[in-house]
Amino acid sequence: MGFLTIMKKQKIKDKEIKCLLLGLDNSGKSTIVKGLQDITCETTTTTTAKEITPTVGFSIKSVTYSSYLINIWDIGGQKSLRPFWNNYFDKIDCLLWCVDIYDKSRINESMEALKRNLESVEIEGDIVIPVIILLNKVDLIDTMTDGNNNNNNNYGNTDFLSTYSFLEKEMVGNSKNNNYTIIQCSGITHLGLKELLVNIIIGK
Ligand SMILES: Nc1nc2c(ncn2[C@@H]2O[C@H](COP(=O)(O)OP(=O)(O)OP(=O)(O)O)[C@@H](O)[C@H]2O)c(=O)[nH]1
Ligand SMILES: [Mg+2]
Repeated sequence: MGFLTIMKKQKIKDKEIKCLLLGLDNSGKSTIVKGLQDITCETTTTTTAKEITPTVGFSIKSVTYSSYLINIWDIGGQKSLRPFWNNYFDKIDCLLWCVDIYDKSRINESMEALKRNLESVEIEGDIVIPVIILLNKVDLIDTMTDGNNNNNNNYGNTDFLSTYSFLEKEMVGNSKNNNYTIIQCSGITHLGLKELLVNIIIGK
């Protein structure tokens, strides 16, 4: 293989990013992937709930942004599939962790699962793989209320902020990996998805 061919292949490889997208079932992973495809194709379609069904196994989707090819491995989050998650960590450039911010009852479960999987990222020798935590479904937060109550009909700013600081503390307190970012987003309205793409590229 000639030197120029090797250089060309290396250049293509440098512009390719492999992201692993994990999180509990129903947190919105596949909806986010669909949202990323929508915004990078510059279509005006919005994601509708009925297009997405729970992922059985996994699905790989690619998007191009700022001349990078971003391959996203979207793995089903159901309990029966979680034991297989650690099979997907090979040669990833970035871990995306999706949290359903609106479902307060599952935040702890999500954090426990994240912590278990951070170990897979952290044992990759000296290389620290960036982790992006996606606080999804922010479109459901009622910004007009403080929402500080125990029923889920009215999830407002106070609930959001306390969940946010809980997640931040959990990450700082429990992870050896300081290379993490928290992004608020919505797979449905596409809020935060451009910021996600930019952060994926920055981490490369
Ligand atoms: N309101 C709102 N609903 C969302 C958002 N993202 C996803 N959903 C809804 O949440 C449900 C689950 O979304 P999925 O994308 O299938 O979730 P998933 O994480 O891929 O689930 P598994 O494949 O089972 O692991 C669907 O009904 C989506 O429409 C969001 O940002 N806002
Ligand atoms: Mg899915």
